[in-house]
Amino acid sequence: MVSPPFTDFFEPRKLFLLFAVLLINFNLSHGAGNESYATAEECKRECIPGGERKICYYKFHIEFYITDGPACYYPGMEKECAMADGFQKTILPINRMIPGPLIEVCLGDLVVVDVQNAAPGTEVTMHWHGIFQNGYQYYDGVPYVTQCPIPSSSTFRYQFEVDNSGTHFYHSHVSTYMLDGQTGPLIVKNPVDPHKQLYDDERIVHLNDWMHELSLERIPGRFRTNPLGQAPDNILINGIGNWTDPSTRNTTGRLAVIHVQPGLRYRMRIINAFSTVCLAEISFHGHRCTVIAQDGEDVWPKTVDRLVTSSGERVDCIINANKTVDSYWIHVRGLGECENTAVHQLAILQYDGAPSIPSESPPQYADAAPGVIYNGLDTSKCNTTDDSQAVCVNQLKSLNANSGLLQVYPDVQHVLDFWFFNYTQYGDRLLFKSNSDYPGFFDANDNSQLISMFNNITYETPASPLISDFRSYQTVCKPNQLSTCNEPCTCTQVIPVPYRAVVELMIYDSNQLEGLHHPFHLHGYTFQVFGLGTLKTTGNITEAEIGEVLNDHTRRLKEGLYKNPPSKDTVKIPQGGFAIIRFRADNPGWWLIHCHFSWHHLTGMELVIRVGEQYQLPPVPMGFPECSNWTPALYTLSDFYGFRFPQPY
Ligand SMILES: *[C@@H]1O[C@H](CO)[C@@H](O)[C@H](O)[C@H]1NC(C)=O
Ligand SMILES: *[C@@H]1O[C@H](CO)[C@@H](O)[C@H](O)[C@H]1NC(C)=O
Ligand SMILES: *[C@@H]1O[C@H](CO)[C@@H](O)[C@H](O)[C@H]1NC(C)=O
Ligand SMILES: *[C@@H]1O[C@H](CO)[C@@H](O)[C@H](O)[C@H]1NC(C)=O
Ligand SMILES: *[C@@H]1O[C@H](CO)[C@@H](O)[C@H](O)[C@H]1NC(C)=O
Ligand SMILES: *[C@@H]1O[C@H](CO)[C@@H](O)[C@H](O)[C@H]1NC(C)=O
Ligand SMILES: *[C@@H]1O[C@H](CO)[C@@H](O)[C@H](O)[C@H]1NC(C)=O
Ligand SMILES: *[C@@H]1O[C@H](CO)[C@@H](O)[C@H](O)[C@H]1NC(C)=O
Ligand SMILES: [Cu+2]
Repeated sequence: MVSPPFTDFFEPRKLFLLFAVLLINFNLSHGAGNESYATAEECKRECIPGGERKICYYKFHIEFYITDGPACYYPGMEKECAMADGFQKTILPINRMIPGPLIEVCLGDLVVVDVQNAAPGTEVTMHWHGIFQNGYQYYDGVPYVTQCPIPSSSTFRYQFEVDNSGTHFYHSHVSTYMLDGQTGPLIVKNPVDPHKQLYDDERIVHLNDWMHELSLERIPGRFRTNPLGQAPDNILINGIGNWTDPSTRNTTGRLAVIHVQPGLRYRMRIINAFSTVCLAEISFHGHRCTVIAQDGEDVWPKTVDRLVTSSGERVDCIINANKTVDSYWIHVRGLGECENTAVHQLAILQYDGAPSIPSESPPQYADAAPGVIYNGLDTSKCNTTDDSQAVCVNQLKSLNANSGLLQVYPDVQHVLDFWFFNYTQYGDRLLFKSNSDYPGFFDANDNSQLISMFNNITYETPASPLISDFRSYQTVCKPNQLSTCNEPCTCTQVIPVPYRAVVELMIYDSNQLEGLHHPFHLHGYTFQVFGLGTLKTTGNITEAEIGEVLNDHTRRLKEGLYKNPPSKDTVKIPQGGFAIIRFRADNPGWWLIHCHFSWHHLTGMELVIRVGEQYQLPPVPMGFPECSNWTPALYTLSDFYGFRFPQPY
């Protein structure tokens, strides 16, 4: 499936390139002092065309910490107080903050982040969700794909230029640490923002789901004492929220306040940093919101009343603070599995000069805002031009006329289904057999033990990074793997794609479980979303049905019915449905594509798209950390060395 490791490196013209890049590496690490680094505050500036490019430096310190901890009670230490919702729990945050520190830079800046792991017993990597990393392929932050995880007590320096603007974010790609605080906003501003005249200022709305215990407690899940599986206990808005203890009725925490000046228009940068399968629906009471970008990619404006996002999605919309001077509720409702527990959270949109509490009484969970919904769960009209009540992500039009992907037949096409391999159906004899190889699993909320399948394979994590260490190729799937392997088929799935090919993926849900709308995220790219819809709602999906959908797609291409399909990097596949996406493979590298729900991708709902060849990548950075198995031949001391240590006199 993959070409032989790295032999192509040693062609003379590539050696020259290697030499050039080594020189650059040398200069970076031995540069004259560090006065050229800019701080977070210096980098958060107005971006002007032709403005100076900055090197923006951040230090991320990761440690075990606690919400509502001592810093919350020492006067003047508020900065180090992580309150969350006031429920005391252990967290694993960055710089003791929830969410992590803001990275806000201008297009073209170089971002340098030293991630220092000071949390014993853990490892970490940081993924810069939405950043292409073209030319910086080693800094994508995927463990065992683009780097070794950062062990505790060591520091790893990420450095990459940001070449695509928009509302992005960062999060750990190891374990479920994102759910314990390892996430924060990453905003890249465009000096020539085409929507600039539509707004006066901007605000970040970072949403994350929240558990009242370390998320590790839910791996694999305690099916007898926590029948809810991985459902979150709460939602945080910009890191805070309130919470009422159901037994004592005591309320803790406080609500986030977003201040606005009457008469100004605000670009709301909404980031869904959820880890669980719940979706977030947000509404700004009394205000409509005009969508101008999805996952950082500009679209023609479209005004809606409430917006749904799934893990990994971002949406930018503009509200006009032209209503009666007052405070207004911001209501975030958990959808999908969160409907069972009615998890929701409030924040306050406070006009300057208004009282801090809205005059409207606080909405309850069931009080969904009426009106037009964006990216909702009903996708029955996504294949039509009717967006009067529900706006699907594929119905928005890209602002950048990009007709480069409209050829009728793509260069490469893959139809990829995803589903759960259900051990419970086998009376668990595959899971708990003696002499077993201990397959992983997670406990779903119906007490079944599952792992995740993507293209009929559950992803096996190699012991070394695919990008930098050919020892990782050992676990990569063989070309005939599917026909020969035992269920569930387990290997490191890598799909090779030629450089610059037009790639079409049809991703579909062949499991159709109630309330699950899996968001698929592609690293290194944005893709255009062509089709979105549902297949049969019951029964097995047949090849004929997939064929029908693809034929209809081909017909639309032939008839020229697609007009500027919008770009995204994360797309929510409707329950029992599909998405058809396309991208031009112009960024060589090893790019993960995966369901963004943590428990799904960690149990195998992911694979790697390998674009191009190794020689098209920058060489492995000097001193890049390595990791691998170490299982040497057996020996006795005397066999191995020929004599004993220490040697007798
Ligand atoms: C910059 O220099 C100062 C003082 O020499 C040092 O403490 C700091 O760690 C340096 N920062 C970086 C990013 O190298
Ligand atoms: C949070 O505060 C709002 C407004 O005071 C209140 O209506 C709501 O019940 C509180 N929520 C929780 C979970 O305590
Ligand atoms: C509820 O809160 C009050 C006031 O903060 C406190 O005195 C009381 O102990 C709390 N009750 C419980 C059961 O925690
Ligand atoms: C407030 O702003 C909205 C959106 O821009 C606009 O449609 C509406 O007419 C404005 N209302 C007033 C009272 O100016
Ligand atoms: C949209 O898809 C549905 C099936 O989900 C199909 O019945 C309908 O004809 C399609 N509409 C258009 C306009 O293609
Ligand atoms: C797994 O199989 C068991 C037994 O057939 C069933 O009860 C359960 O609902 C299934 N779970 C899923 C998620 O399909
Ligand atoms: C995937 O696996 C299922 C069940 O093991 C099988 O029915 C199906 O034919 C497989 N699909 C492909 C494309 O191999
Ligand atoms: C779906 O396919 C599975 C085998 O892959 C079979 O056991 C099951 O009966 C089928 N379900 C329906 C509704 O056809
Ligand atoms: Cu999933």
